[in-house]
Amino acid sequence: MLYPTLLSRYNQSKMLIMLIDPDKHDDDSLLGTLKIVNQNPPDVIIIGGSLVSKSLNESISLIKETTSIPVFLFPGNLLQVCDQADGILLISLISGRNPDYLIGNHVLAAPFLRKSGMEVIPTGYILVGTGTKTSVEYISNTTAIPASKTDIVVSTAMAAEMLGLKLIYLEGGSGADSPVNKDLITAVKKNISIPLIVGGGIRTPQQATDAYTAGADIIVIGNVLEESPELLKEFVKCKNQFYNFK
Ligand code: 1GP
Repeated sequence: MLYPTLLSRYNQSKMLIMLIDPDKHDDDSLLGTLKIVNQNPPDVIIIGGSLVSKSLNESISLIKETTSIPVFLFPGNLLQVCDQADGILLISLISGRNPDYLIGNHVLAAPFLRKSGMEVIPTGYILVGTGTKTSVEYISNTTAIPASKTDIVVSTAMAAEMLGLKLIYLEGGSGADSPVNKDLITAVKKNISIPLIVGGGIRTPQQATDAYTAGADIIVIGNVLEESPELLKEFVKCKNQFYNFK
């Protein structure tokens, strides 16, 4: 089970999640990436995207045959829910007010998830506006919370914890022009006691270090590792700076 591990580690060590969008890979490029992954393992691989045209099961099988890293679904929609993964970040898009992304899709997925036996981690997903409108905003028909509205972002994270969600995912959007700002990360971290994930627009080890230092327990890197998988080594090194930091 992943969540108990996250809980036991998150106040002592930082963690790194690699996001794989199956549409960005053919089998050869995925295998090439996984070779690098095995040399520089992230803690978790999540798989998904706003629009995915392939069956996720094939990519997940390949990942699981090649590595022993836990693979979790990070589904952009119901078409990305399958049963080959170790678990799912069951995302509730709490920055938005679209009932389908708050509860509707979850109702549809629940019987399948129960039957699959996969680990389900209820995750409060807060989309923060960092500039350009993101794919998630458009596809989910929701509006991101402006990055300047710290009080709204913090209250949203607090409400998520009070409702029993187990992780907060502060998201700038895949390929965001800039990552979620440090002050906002610190403000959220101070007001919750569940693990905080930060992702979107983190492209350099310095940006990763800044996010960790500001209070992110876990960071997610997607785009830049698709372009340059060899950078994984740098991000793992950066995470390891925080080993036993308390
Ligand atoms: C997207 O937070 C993730 O949901 C990763 O973002 O692709 O910009 O790294 P990037």
